[in-house]
Amino acid sequence: MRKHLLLLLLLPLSWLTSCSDDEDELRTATVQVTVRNPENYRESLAKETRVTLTNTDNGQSQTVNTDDAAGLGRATFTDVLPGTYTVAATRSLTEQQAQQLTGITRAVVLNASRSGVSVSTGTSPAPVELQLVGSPLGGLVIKEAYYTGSRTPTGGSYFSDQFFEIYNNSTSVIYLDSLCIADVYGSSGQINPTTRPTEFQNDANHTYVSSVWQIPGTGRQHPLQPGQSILIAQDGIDHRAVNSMSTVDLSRADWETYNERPDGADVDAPGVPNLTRLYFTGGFDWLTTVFGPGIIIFKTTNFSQLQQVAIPNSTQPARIKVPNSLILDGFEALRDGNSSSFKRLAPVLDAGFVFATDTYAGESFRRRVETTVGNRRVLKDTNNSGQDFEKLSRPTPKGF
Ligand SMILES: [Ca+2]
Ligand SMILES: [Ca+2]
Repeated sequence: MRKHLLLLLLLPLSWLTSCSDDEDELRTATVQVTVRNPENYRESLAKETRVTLTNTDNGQSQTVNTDDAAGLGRATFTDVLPGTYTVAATRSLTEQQAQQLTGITRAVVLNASRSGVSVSTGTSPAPVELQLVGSPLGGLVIKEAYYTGSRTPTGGSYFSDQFFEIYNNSTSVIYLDSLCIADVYGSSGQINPTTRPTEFQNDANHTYVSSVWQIPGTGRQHPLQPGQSILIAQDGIDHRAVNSMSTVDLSRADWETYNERPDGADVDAPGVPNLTRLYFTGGFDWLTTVFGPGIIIFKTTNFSQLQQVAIPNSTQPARIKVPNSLILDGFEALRDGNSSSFKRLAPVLDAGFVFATDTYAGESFRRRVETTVGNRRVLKDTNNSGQDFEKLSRPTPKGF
């Protein structure tokens, strides 16, 4: 026995090594991949995702889907030869699948990849974790529009408490730098016998706006997280202290429209930053019509390139012609239910409209909640203010 063992120990080292090499070439490994959905999706693990493992030395690849025997969101590659690999994952979501996962009804393709995954002889590497990314679903929307103003205890009218709230209705961070808000030119209805709908109603490709305000910034200074909003106040103060019948506190607004004038008619609330006034068609402040305004939000870093267009047969200031392709969202309110012929926004932007009970009614319009994904509310956005907004008896600035 001892003799045999001795013989074995005396075998040349080179023979042992070469034998071991021959065996290693046949020894394969298992590569496990876990694929996750983008952040803010309803489910973390990505189902039904094609995962491809490609050997970067010889280009050979194999593909498996997640949800195999290893479990949800997991793909397992067996019999993987030693080498260097790239792992790639792709998942196509139909409109219905995207709606279920994000609340936004839009088809999207998600991708992820990792290169330089090293597989050694017979040793399974650490599981590969991939997180899919895709174009953001959803965008900025007007969440609440409070334009009616309120009554005063003596029956007067108060309109300085107007505000607009803008909401990130998407799955990703959106930067608000250079975002503009503007009121659309045109009457809200038959205010007096000679009132006519806007002269620009037949231009289906542009929207003509009066005053334009912009969030300053160089591109990435004002992030807005998914499910969060900003409040734009006509005046960033607690209006309850000025008019006891107003319920609106805008002292914590994110921005206000400060209209600097020599007579100081507008007050600059020190605690609330001012929007940049890009264009202004007159008045003490940015008063949007209490009969019902059209409001748009759009982005431009080149405002001076937008055309200024004279109003036909009018001495009023020119209006700004905004290509509809720039517009991110629109809201339209008219004087009453019979005012549809006065619509200012093209049907492609907004197919409907809302209307309040009366001017100074203290009523507000808030976008309806379509669904909830995790803690994030997804607001209804069918490009129809009449369907997407509900009338509230009192405003709810940053109510959620
Ligand atoms: Ca103001
Ligand atoms: Ca201010």
